[in-house]
This record gives sequence, C-alpha cells and structure tokens, in this order.
Amino acid sequence: MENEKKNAVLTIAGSDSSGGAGIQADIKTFEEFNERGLSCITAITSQNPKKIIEIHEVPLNSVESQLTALFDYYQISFVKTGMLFSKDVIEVIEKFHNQYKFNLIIDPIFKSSSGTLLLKEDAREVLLKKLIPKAFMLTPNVIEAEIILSNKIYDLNSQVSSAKKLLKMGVHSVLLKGGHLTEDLFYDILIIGNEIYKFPKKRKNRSLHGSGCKLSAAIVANLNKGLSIFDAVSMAEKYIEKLFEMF
Ligand code: PXL
Repeated sequence: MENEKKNAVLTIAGSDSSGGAGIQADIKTFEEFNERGLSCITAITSQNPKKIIEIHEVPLNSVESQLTALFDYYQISFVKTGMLFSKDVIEVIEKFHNQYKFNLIIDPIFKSSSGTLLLKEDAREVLLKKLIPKAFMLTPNVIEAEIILSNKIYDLNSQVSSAKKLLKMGVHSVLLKGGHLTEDLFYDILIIGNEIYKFPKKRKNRSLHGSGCKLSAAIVANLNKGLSIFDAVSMAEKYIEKLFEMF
C-alpha cells in the first residue's frame, strides 16, 4: 500500500573512517541479513587501524533531525546504539524512545581498543541512569560491564553474576561477552529473565576490529525478522565465527 511505512532497522553510532566498526559495520551487517539499514551519525572519527586521530562531534540539532527524518518516514521497531559520545545525544535518544517506543539494543561503547574515549566521562552516568534501564538488550564485553557495574570480572562465575546484576538495572536481556577473559575456552552469556544460556567460544589468535559492533547489529537484524532472542543471538554468533574464518 502507498502510505504504509517501510520497515527498517536503525543504528545510532559513530562513523569509523576505517570502515570496520561503528556505522559502517552496522549498515554492512544489516544488509548482509537483507534488512533495510538506516543510520543516525553521532560523531565522525578519523581513524586507521593504528590510531584515532580526531573525533568530530555532530551538532545536536543534526542528530535530532536525522532521527526526525527517519521516524517520520519509516516504521522502526529495533534500534541499535553504539558510540554515543555525549550526554545530550543520550537525552535525545531517550526523548525519541518515549515517543516511538522502539526496542533498544545498547552496545555500550566507552573506549576504543587503543584507549580513546568514545563516550565522554560526564555522559556515563546518563547512559547508566536514563538509557540502560529502557533497553531491550544490552551487549557489553567484560570491560564495558566492569565500567557499568564498577566491579571486576575475572572468571565465568563473576561473569554470570555480573550479567544478572546488569539485568537488575531494568533491561530485558543481557549478552555479556567473555572474550576479554583469559581462558582459551570462554563463553558469551545470554540472560533473559530466569533463563541463562552459554555460548562457548574458542580464543582466536587475533582480534577483529568491529566484531562487537557486527555481533549486535546481526542480533538486531535477526530480531527484526521476528526471531526469538535466543535464535537471534545464536545466528549472530555463527555469523561472527564465519567472519573470523574469512578475514
Ligand atoms: O568497536 C567500537 C567502536 C565503535 N564505534 C566506533 C569506533 C569503535 C572503535 O574504535 O571507532 C565509531
């Protein structure tokens, strides 16, 4: 029908000039899963695989008008957030969430692997208090979960108890990724209410820049197809395994 809104998935994140992470990774992944991918860019990073040389913040009115343009036209049920950079951006997302009630998948990005801040210090509290409690799913790695919870995660037991603590912040489900623990066999832990699932993973001899972004983007694409949370995560995990074999 002419005036029926087209369905699409949206990522709100930073641009990664090197293409491996951020907006570029998300859009590529959405399209891999044949989902129409939309983007709202919060910041432009100038980076290559060695370093980030600059972060250019997109003006708040532009962030807001990107979202206005998209929500006016498309039917958007699932939104992924990545690098948000400022507390003002988080508050704008909260406002749109109140109005449009989409399912929010938060990949809580705090720092790049080289240590550059991708979320300003004064925005952390706002992310924790205002946005995380509204999330349908939170997909932190161990380091990000440690920042959110202010506790150390050193083994599978503390990983599981930390995932439970994250759930208590009000989110619907948590995928706490274990790749930063030291064991050769580690787990990504998925918690949905009382259900706990463990996805076993073998340590690779290298990391893949942007694989975290791509994992949550693949989950979002799968959720938008109507898959259950467990199936969406299982298929996304398999997809990332395949990328490691290819690149
Ligand atoms: O991988 C985390 C990440 C997300 N988004 C942007 C990034 C990075 C890491 O560098 O630059 C824009």
